[in-house]
Amino acid sequence: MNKQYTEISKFLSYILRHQPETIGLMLDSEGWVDINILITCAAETGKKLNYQLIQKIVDNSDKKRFTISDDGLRIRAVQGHSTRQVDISYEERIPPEFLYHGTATRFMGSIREKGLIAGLRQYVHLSPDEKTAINVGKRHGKPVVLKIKALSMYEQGFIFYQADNGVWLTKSVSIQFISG
Ligand code: HQG
Repeated sequence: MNKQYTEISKFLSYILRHQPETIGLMLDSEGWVDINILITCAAETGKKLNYQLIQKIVDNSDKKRFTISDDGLRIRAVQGHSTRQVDISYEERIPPEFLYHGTATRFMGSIREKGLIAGLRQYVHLSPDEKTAINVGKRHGKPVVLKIKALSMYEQGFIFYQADNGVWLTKSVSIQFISG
């Protein structure tokens, strides 16, 4: 993606996951918003968007961060929310034996004490493979990948969801399920 697309993609992430109210936008509880209303609200705060541009960003998002509804009218972020406006009814899924969490070495002291917590987001995010997890960890500093005993967690009653883009979600991970 070029620089303009990346900037708009970040803007969409910010609005559709975290702070819709900063442009006067209200998301529904599944995270959806009418694309025309999004364009109007963004324009009022000086951000020029149009449907084609949004469509292109959705199609080219490396992590498939957004979905446009089948009727083409609405958009939502598929995961990563912190806003309380949204509580997506993800489908529960049985996880594979292991999932991976990429983080930075500087967080390890606290993680060893408290396990993985969602922090500002609604869920702890887990990746199906180590390679993706390393890239997630790199965003925060020197990366480290934690191997999570996901199936054992599930068997003990912890609930897992998978977003449309393949990212796994769970509320928290206690230390006994972090292997190694
Ligand atoms: C860490 C990206 C201290 C956690 C990615 C992480 C992902 C703790 C950071 C999605 C902790 C939160 C989410 C504890 C967890 N003490 N630190 N007890 N428990 N942490 O950005 O998982 O590019 O909120 O390890 O691909 O990094 O935005 O979560 O390092 O799917 O589309 O606290 O965001 O996607 O950081 O990333 P984040 P994340 P996008």
